[in-house]
Amino acid sequence: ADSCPQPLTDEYMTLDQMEWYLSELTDSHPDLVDVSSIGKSVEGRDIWLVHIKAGKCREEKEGKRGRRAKRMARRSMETKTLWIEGGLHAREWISPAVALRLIDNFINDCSMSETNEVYIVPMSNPDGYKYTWTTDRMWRKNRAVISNSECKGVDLNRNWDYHWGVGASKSPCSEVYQGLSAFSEPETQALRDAMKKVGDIDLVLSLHSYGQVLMYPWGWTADPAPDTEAMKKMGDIFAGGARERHGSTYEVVNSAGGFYYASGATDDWAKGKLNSKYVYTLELRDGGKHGFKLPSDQILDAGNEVWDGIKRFLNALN
Ligand code: ING
Ligand code: ZN
Repeated sequence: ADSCPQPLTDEYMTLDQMEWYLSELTDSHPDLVDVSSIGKSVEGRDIWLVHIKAGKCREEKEGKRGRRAKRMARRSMETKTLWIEGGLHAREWISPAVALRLIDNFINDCSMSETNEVYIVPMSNPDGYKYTWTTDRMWRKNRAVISNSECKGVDLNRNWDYHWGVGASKSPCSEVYQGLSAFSEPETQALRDAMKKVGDIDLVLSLHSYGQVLMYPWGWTADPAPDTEAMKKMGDIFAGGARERHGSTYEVVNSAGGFYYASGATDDWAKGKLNSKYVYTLELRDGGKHGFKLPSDQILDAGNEVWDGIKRFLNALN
C-alpha cells in the first residue's frame, strides 16, 4: 500500500503527470478502481474517467474480514452514485487538482467508497490545460478550430444541450462562445455519453474556480429548478463541512440569481435532461485574492475542505 501512487499535494501536475498517476492507479487497485477513456478531445487526447467501485474497498484493504464488514455496511446504507467533473475550464488549475485529491480520498476511506458508486473525470479539457502550460496561462475554452474565424475554442460550459443558446455568446472570439450547435464539441459529447451510460446519478458536482460558491441550477433562467429546497438544504450541509477544517466559507446560491445568466452549462443539463436530484457547480478557492492563479501550497487545504463537505453531504443523504 505504501507504493501506491499519490497525486502531488504541493505542486500542480502537468497533463503527463496526471496521466501517469491515473495509469498507475489501476495497477495498484485492480479491483477497486477502473480507469477508462470516454472519448477524445479536439486534438486527440484521451478524456479519462475514474470509477471507484462500490463494495470493493474493504475487500481490497482487509480481505475476508472486509467482505464481512462490507455485507454489514451494505445492509445499513443505500448505495448512492456520484459524478464529479473537473478541469472543464483550462485555467482553473485547482479544479483538476482537487478532483485528483478526491480520487485519493475516496480510495483511502472505505467508509465513503464502500457504499457509494464514485465517478470522477479529473481532466475534461486536456487540450486547453496543456495550452495553459505551454502558451497562455489564462486560456479557458477548448482548442477547437472555428471555421471562418481567427479565434479558437468553445466554452465547454456553454455547449450543453439544455436551453442551449439563450444566454451565451455566438462570437467565436468570446470567452463564453457557445459553439455552432449544442454538443458540437467532442469533450462535451464524451462527458454526456458517459453520464448517460451511468444513468441514475444522485449527486453531480462540476468543479470550477474561483469564488468559493456552491451554485445550484438553473443558470439559464431565474425560475426555480425542481428540488431547489433540497439542493439548498444539502448545499448548506456541504458548506458546514467545508468550513470546519480551515474556516473557509462557501456561499450557497442559485446560478442565475447569485451569479449571472448562462445557458449550456453541465449543471443545467444534468438537472434538466439527466434529472439528477442534487446538482451543483462548485467554485473552489479562493475568494479572489489570487483567483485562477491559486498558489500550489493551497492544493491540499482546498482539497481537504471539499472532501469534508462531500463527506458531510453523503452521510446526511444516507
Ligand atoms: N464559472 C462558471 C461559468 O461557467 C457558472 C459559473 C456555472 C455559470 C454554471 C453558469 C452555470 O462561468 C466559472 N468559473 O467558470
Ligand atoms: Zn469554470
